[in-house]
Amino acid sequence: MKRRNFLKDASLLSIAVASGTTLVSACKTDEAASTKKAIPKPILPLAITTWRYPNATKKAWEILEAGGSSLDAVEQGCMVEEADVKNTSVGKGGNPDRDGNVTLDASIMNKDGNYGAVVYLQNITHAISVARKVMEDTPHVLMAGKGAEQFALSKGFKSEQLLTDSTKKAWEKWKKTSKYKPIINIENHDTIGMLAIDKNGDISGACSTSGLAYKMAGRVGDSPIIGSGLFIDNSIGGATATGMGEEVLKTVGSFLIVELMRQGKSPQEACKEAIERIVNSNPNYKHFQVGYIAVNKQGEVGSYSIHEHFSYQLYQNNENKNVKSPFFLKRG
Ligand code: SD4
Repeated sequence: MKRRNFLKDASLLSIAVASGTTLVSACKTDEAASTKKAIPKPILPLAITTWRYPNATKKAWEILEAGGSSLDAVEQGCMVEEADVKNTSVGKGGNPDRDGNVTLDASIMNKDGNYGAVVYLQNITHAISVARKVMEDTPHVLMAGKGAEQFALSKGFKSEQLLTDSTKKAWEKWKKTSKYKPIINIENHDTIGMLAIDKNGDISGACSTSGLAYKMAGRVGDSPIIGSGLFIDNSIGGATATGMGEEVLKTVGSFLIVELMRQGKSPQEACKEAIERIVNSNPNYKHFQVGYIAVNKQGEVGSYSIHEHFSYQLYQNNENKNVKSPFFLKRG
């Protein structure tokens, strides 16, 4: 430092000391005052899911309101849909692959950045709980197929037939033509991706699906893959995905959204940019749907999809509401 500047700084310091403060603490006070103004108090707790899942958010809300953890909230919220046989994209009653096998993918991530997941899990309804057990009770993060099923059975999960009469009938009908054209909207995209922030401000996420209806046997989507179907960074926020998993996987969508929020984007702006990333790199985007939801540490939420008809369910501020998501492709 030049002597002249040093002297200038030293004289400022002496003024600050004489006035009963220091420059450092004076700066800190200013900073605190402006930070206080800029960041509104988060409205917590909250639970948000992809699509219209009021029962799942209600379950999560009950846990959060009672002071429970965001991890319990997202697990038990997803379990509601896994048990609902009318939901043909998740758990029991999920649509099978081309060969008639129901195979489940699920992932869960907690406030400490821990993650657990299962892929190609058969005969177990609550894939999300198996994913949690992988996270908490094994040295691994991802288990597949028979090994995952055996692990679940060893943990006391019940073996069940996941194909119902009605999904079997629909599959048999489909087999007559065997036309595989992924339909873009809720007809076959109903994956539950869920994010929650508890009263402590801690964020967790979960994602559970039977994957695309009539997929090739062995196909795994984005939902159980860290950074694609789900990502949480408790210091920043979280994101989760639904829709054409292949596209989410190729762009590592949920991780991208969290990183964009880290750079200062709102959840809404980050979801939009992640959708644009897909659209810009795939001229075929008119033929498939992808939807994202995200939350940040301030309790702000956002969403974006390629096509219309994507919505999210949000329980916040004692209100459980379904919100239509903004979308990229205006049709006309
Ligand atoms: C997948 N993303 O397996 C899932 C499908 C989905 O609602 O979202 N279904 O590719």
